[in-house]
Amino acid sequence: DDRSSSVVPKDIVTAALPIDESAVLVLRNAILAKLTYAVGTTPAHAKDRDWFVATALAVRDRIVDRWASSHGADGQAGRKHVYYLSLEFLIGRLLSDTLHNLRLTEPVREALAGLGVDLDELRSIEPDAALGNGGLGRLAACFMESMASLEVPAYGYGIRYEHGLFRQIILDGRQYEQPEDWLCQGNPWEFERSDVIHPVGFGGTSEEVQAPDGSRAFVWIPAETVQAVAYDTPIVGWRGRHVNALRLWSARATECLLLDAFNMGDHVGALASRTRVEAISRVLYPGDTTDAGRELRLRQEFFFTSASLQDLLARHIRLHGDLATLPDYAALQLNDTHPAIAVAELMRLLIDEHRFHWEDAWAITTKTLNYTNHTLLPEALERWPVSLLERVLPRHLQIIYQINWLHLEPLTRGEIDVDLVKSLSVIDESGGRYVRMGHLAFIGANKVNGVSALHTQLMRQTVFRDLHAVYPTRIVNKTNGITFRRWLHQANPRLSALLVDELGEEVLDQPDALLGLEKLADDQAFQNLFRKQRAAAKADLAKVVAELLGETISPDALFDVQIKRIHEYKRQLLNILEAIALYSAIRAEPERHWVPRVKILAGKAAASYHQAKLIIKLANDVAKVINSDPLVAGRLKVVFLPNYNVSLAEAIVPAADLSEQISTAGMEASGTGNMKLALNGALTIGTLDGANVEIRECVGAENIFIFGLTAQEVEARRRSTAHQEPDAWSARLRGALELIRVGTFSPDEPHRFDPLLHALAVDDLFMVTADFDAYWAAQRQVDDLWQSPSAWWRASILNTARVAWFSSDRTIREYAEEIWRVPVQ
Ligand code: 4GP
Repeated sequence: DDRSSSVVPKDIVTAALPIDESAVLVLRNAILAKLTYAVGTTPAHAKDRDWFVATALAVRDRIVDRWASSHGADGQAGRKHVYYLSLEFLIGRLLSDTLHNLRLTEPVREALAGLGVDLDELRSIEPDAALGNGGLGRLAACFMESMASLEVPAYGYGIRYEHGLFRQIILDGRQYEQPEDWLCQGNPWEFERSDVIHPVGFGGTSEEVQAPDGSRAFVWIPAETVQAVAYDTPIVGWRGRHVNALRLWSARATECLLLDAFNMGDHVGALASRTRVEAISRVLYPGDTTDAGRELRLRQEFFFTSASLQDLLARHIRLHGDLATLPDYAALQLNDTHPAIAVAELMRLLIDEHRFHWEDAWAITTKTLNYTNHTLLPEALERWPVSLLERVLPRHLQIIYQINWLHLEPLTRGEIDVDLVKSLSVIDESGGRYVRMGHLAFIGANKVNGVSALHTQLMRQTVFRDLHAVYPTRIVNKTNGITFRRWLHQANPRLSALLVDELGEEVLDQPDALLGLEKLADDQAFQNLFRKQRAAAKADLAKVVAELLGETISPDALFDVQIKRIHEYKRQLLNILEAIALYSAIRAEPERHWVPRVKILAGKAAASYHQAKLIIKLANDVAKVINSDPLVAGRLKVVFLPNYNVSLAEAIVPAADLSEQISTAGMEASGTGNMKLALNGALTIGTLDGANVEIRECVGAENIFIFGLTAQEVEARRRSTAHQEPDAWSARLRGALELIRVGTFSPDEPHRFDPLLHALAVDDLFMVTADFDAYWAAQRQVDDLWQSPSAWWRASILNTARVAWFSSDRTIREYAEEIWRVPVQ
């Protein structure tokens, strides 16, 4: 039960117009009608879940009216569409979002109150749609909201996973994964489109045939065909002006049952092939440590890519007749390489099914597709074994070879630089043969973008260096953004109400209006109001912590927050080491004045990522020791909140004083949590990595705590063998590591954390030890500033005032203008 993770403040009425009583009555009747006729129960018998469904359905009706007009007779159907292909959409709960954007929060609250139902209770009933892992998936969700708000006609295309990201259970400090079951009680937001079905093939052979005009042609004869069934979720933009669809595909077997086998008594076998086929949309990220797991993942990628392409081509043909004009009416964005097979599939559809010549098909493809890269981590750059592609997608492999040949051929005329050809080739032959999906996406795209200035620069210098030299204008930067509707106005209604009071309603529509806060940064009265809203959010979070962990934390302490996936490069370990060092320092001088601090961590580790899971265990073990030591009570606490998800983030972000963005420089592509926290007034402690660099430019170097090695310095250190030797470690760092080593936090198993210590001592790839002292020093600057409240709150207010640029509306405007070439409102 995730209820506790959404504490919605009850003491505020969000900035709203006076409530129209007749509208409330209409809503109340609509909810009652849904409860009676759609849910099939009565107010006397209805459970919270029934009320939630009835409310969602009543609200959905109001979206549908607008949906029809967004895509109906007003000529939008003929406009250029954006298609956002993403294996992940981390949308979270939709009720609050939808009510907020329709400006219906207060009317619905009142309508329900008249029925004896509390809206805030209902909000926490909704399961969190976790169809994604982290940043990339949440970015897709923010983009969907911004595209709807800016009235860009768009479809999001993905997979309707039955089980989203696992639920994280922490038992004895360790992470366990439980299946997530968001659909088990139905989903009131979606529409099943049983008339929108596309066949997706797998396996079989590619056969050469004679085309009617006598030319050679290929046809793919798949061994197996799966049906992709569409489910649409309407995504409503700000003030309900425009609605787009998130179209998610579900896999369905063509044959539901082998009736003969069933009648012969083989009840399981009769369903086996169906189970295999439908596994495609069963789980987000099936474990990929086995061959079967990897193949399933490839099947997922091709499944949703092919269905989406068939869908949008059919729409184009219906509206415009000829596919030759596709680039004029469609812009596709490939969110990372997961849909990169689109390059080959679009070519196949154009050539094999619609009989285009190669050159024309290639022109259409490369004008329509665009690709976003989200990470430079080598292990995250997808490569598929040629042998696997040959078996699963034989025709596509042929097309990929042809694309590669045509790409390399002009580059290999004259003197051949073998290393250069190897680096440019789509096929990686350095030990086994693999298809590099990043290269395929790059070659097939009109524009390729990174997600922050630094990341884009590093893309040009590292993973795509040689391709960039051949196509020097292809890589562009589009620094990420977040939707302020969700991450400020809806998640933090107190701050939103304060901003509306001070700056007017304009701040709801125009992020730039936040700049108006600058002049209030030193205003004592405003600082007090700003401080008060934070204090209330912290008190709310303290309740969540008490419910989840039974731990009491004081809202007077500095809330120091690190919330994100657990990964060595994100360096939660650095944060924990600092906690240990601080713990030692307090114990050594308990009488000194210490700034009271609560370190709050949350995040999931990939199920097979052992080091990351060990970091979770360490965080919990350290928390146990620190939180039960009376000598540090009231000064330091550490809490690890389980099952981090969008809803929990919405509870934590408004309550954060300090935002930990401490990745090894050069490794975090952008970060978006950094933007959410700064927008809500948390000060950042961070490295010059990802979008932190641009956040510093916006908020001013004096309002952010930057420390540590730069990306260039990290690179130089990695190249030189002269790594920082353990004898060069400071006494403080050695002390902290020693406490771990002797089992202070794991008396039952002193060697538990040896793998972590070993990694630090051997090569410290993530520069934890190299950055430790600088991090410690930066944390002491944080303490100093905290002790001058008016200077702290000034900096905090200036953070909120100056981060308007990180609105995803700005990001989407940039994509629309420079990549998609579609008009925006
Ligand atoms: C993430 C990046 O790690 C993060 O820096 C970035 O802000 C986010 O994408 C959105 O661009 N990458 C992933 C991933 O989530 O799965 O590669």
